[in-house]
Amino acid sequence: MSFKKKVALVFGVTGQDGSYLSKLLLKKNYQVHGIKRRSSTRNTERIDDIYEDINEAKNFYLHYSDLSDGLSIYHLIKKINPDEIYNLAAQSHVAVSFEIPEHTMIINTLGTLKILESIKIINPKIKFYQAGTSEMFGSSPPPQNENTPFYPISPYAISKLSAYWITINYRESYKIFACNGILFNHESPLRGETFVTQKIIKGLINIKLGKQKKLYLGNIYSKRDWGHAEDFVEAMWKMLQQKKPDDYVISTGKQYSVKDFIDISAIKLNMPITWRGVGLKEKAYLNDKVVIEIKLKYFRPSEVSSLKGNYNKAKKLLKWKPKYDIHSLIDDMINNEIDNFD
Ligand code: NAP
Ligand code: F7E
Repeated sequence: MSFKKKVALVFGVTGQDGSYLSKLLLKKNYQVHGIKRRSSTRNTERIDDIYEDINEAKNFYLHYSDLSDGLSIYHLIKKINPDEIYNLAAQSHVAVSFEIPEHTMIINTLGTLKILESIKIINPKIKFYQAGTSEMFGSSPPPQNENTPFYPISPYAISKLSAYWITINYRESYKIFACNGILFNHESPLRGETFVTQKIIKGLINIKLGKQKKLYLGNIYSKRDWGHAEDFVEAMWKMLQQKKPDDYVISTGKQYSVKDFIDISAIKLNMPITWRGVGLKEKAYLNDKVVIEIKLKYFRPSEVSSLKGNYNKAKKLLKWKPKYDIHSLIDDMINNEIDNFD
């Protein structure tokens, strides 16, 4: 008996989640097509190792496109005619979305619409995953689950909430198998350097090794529910293997402040820091030297202060639960950073 290999198309393949998801799909024997955008510098570092494995490379193809380019999206979907599409591409930085709100909406909202409209015209049987976010809950207090009212408070969150509703609208109007993952923060050694966890890990290690004097941060009292990207991409795949399309919260159910994340990381790195001062004057000291300072420029015009997800629905229906906790996540990020240090 021969089985047809499943084909997946991943928008945002060069990002953190795109890399973990591609590896997962290749392990599951999919043929994976990824969309990368034109960049003046190399933007494939996170997926270069897939090419190094010749066996996997046979199942892995990259194509140029951009979420702003509706015609190229349409033609690629028509040419590849995948079984599943994962839309992980986005302007994904919340603070940056206040600086480039129009671009954020064009890419995150209209980009999603362009993919769904292409699916509708070309082949409504293609399954679709949309990368939704806990930022959509915004000011709604924790714990947040699928029934928590949304209250987005950044251009990023609003762009993603609009894409969330477009996804539901295409599911209900055209019977497309379209799912929203409502994913809480997830990190990994592949996390972008301007997100707070990676900034903290790299900053502390640089300070420990004498390559950097200080780390400058914004609001260290906001609280997040941090998981590992490797766990979270598995939930994306599981959503598209269900009998019916639906939306799911994916989280760890545990909450820590940014300051907790710093303290746990510092202990693991054997850096006994102490905190003194309040507000913008709060500083962390290591052996009486200031190593962390607070800078107004890293504060956002409005801040999501407290996120903690309830993933009971995913646990029950997807049989999903996280394998990593905050400690194994930080260990993975630290070990990887130290291994790669030159
Ligand atoms: P990421 O590392 O920032 O990756 C974003 C990806 O989108 C990159 O491949 C990027 O390409 C691509 N991209 C950006 N603009 C594009 C455009 N105009 N056209 C085509 N591709 C474009 O993000 P991530 O952490 O992997 O997150 C994946 C998705 O989940 C994003 O949609 C994000 O908003 C969402 N999300 C993330 C989290 C989280 O905690 N990580 C939580 C909830 C939801 P380049 O590599 O060229 O920049
Ligand atoms: O900030 C605070 C900042 O930028 C976390 C994205 O993947 O997850 C991510 O969005 C917290 C915030 O992630 C700095 O104010 C303090 O309270 O790492 P972040 P985020 O904004 O939560 C959601 C779920 C997504 O969907 C997004 O795509 O840390 N913070 N000082 C700082 N944040 C940054 N970036 N830099 C600082 O210096």
